[in-house]
Amino acid sequence: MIERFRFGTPIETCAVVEQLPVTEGMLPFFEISSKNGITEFVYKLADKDIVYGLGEQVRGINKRGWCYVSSNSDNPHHQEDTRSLYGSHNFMIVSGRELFGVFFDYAGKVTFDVGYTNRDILCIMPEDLNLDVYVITGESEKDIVKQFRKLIGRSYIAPKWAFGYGQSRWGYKDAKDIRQVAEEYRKRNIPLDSIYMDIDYMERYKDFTIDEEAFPEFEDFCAEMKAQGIHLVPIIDAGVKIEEGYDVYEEGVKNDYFCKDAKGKDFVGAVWPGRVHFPDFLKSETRNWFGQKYKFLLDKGIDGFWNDMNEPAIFYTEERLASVMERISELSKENLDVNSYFEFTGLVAGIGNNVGDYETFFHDMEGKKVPHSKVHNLYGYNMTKAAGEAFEMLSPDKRILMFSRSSYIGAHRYGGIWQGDNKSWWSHLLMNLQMMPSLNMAGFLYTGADVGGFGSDVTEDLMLRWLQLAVFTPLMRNHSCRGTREQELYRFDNCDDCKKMIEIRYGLVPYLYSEYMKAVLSDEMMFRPLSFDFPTDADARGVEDQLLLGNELMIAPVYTPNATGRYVYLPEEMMCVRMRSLDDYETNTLAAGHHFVKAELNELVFFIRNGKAIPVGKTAMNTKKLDAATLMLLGFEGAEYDLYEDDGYTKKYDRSARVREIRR
Ligand code: MIG
Repeated sequence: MIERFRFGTPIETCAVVEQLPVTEGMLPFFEISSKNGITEFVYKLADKDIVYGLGEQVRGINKRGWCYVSSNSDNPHHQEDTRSLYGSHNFMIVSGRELFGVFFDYAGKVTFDVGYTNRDILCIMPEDLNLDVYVITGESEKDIVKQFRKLIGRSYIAPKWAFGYGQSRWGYKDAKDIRQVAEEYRKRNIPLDSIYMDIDYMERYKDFTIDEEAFPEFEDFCAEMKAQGIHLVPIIDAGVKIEEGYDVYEEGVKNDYFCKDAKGKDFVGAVWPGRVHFPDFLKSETRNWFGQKYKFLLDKGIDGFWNDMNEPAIFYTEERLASVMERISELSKENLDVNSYFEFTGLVAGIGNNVGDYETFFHDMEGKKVPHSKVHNLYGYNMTKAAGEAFEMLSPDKRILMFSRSSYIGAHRYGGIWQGDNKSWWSHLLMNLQMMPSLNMAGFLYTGADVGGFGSDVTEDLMLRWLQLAVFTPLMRNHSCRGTREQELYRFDNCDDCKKMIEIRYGLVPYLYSEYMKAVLSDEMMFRPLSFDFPTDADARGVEDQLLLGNELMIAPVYTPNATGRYVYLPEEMMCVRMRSLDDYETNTLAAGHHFVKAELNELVFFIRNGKAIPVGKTAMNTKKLDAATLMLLGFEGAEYDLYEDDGYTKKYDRSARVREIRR
């Protein structure tokens, strides 16, 4: 059962698709009080209660023991003490003494103190009291998620080629670099479906332009790559460069499509291209206009995009820059002591992504002037919506790949998200795993993290272990930051082992795609904590480093260096599969309980659930070449599997008509 409670007069977020009547009366579970003008929703946690959810946040599957803040931010330091990442997903489930889900549908900042100030208190604090709160009760966590997902609408469906392996790096500067990447992969027969184009493809970092010197005859280049089975996926940034003669800038100014400053002039911030205006994505006219701009690239043969910097990230505003410069010039005349020294370094460090800047510009929502800070968490969502709505018109039949960095619940209907600027750290491999279920709860099924890590220098063992998780995530993209160690698979001595992991991925694509589609079409989670399927198993409830995948698998990747295996908890008897390549593997059945499971560096280990089997096919150089006739069942004797299949490219998905049984 879902009940909707209303406080004050909320700003419409478009998170939900079902308009429930407002329940009059008291909000269940929570006590509401007010401290210094801030309203607190307080729930007393029992000792063993688990709190799941919050989507894109650091720390574990159980969110208890930290304070999180929904305030979308471009923060490349995903640390244990980080409070906000790129998305705001204000949905959580409390499970233990009582079981319920709650969604705080609020466009501004919300603080979730989940047993941080006091271990036994869950305290939720929206910045002001104009919001809808949805309370969901049900028989299980899965049931609650399903009801919630129905409320927020069906998740975006990616094209099947987006389940192939993708190579990316911020640093490919021209067609030659990209050809080279394709060539190196082809030479070694490593499957590849996509190469990503970061900001350097644009002319002076202007959206919807192509640097003609770096990419002459771009259309032909796209076709040349397509002929090799490779989709080029360009990045689109939120800020529009201020430059005379640039059509996007001029149209935006002329038609009032940009956010305004306090004086009503187009707001100026700075990002890549230097000074930019930010499209007012909360205005439907702006969305329609900006969305249509993707046509420029679609017409050239592009069929996938990633939206970046849409929190929005702001390097500086002119006013802040001027006042900082002024203060620095004053300080430069002084002898910098402990106070002034730190003031000086803080001034410079505080220029970028300063939340104060969000107070200084405004949106036009149906004629009403709304400060950005009040709707901050909706910005990236609406950029993705602009694209998604336009694709419905521009490409009514063919699916377009779209994933974004920033998001809010609702954005999941228009695109996926990636987990942003992680680092080449072992701890981030685990964090990547732990974020999957909470993202799924919030509707983001097409997701994954930068494989190998974005910032910092990867090592070949970390890359190989990371691939052993990423073989299972819908988005499997190797991406890294310029200036870091190059991490295309062919850079490493263990390239052959990496290649085998990619081949295994392609062998699993039919299964992964099938489970992804089933999850989308029935509003379920593709990745779940063990406790969701084994709620009364106390040991399962504590597991933070294993996940259930679809209806058949459990994954338990190695996430520590120099390991020869790891401890795994089996809530039931399962088949352990140890794979070095698609045709070099063993299986053995393990009883329920705790085991030390061996996994050498080149071994992918995963588990098939009791009585189940999965289809595994032969690899291919890209997803288009996968041959369903090669599928064989791997798993328990006598088990069958219902494979969901469709063409993977058009929007003709209909679950009931297409399930195919595979018998041994
Ligand atoms: O702050 O476009 O998260 O994937 O490579 C850097 C350059 C801006 C951030 C994205 C990252 C991308 C990078 N961008």
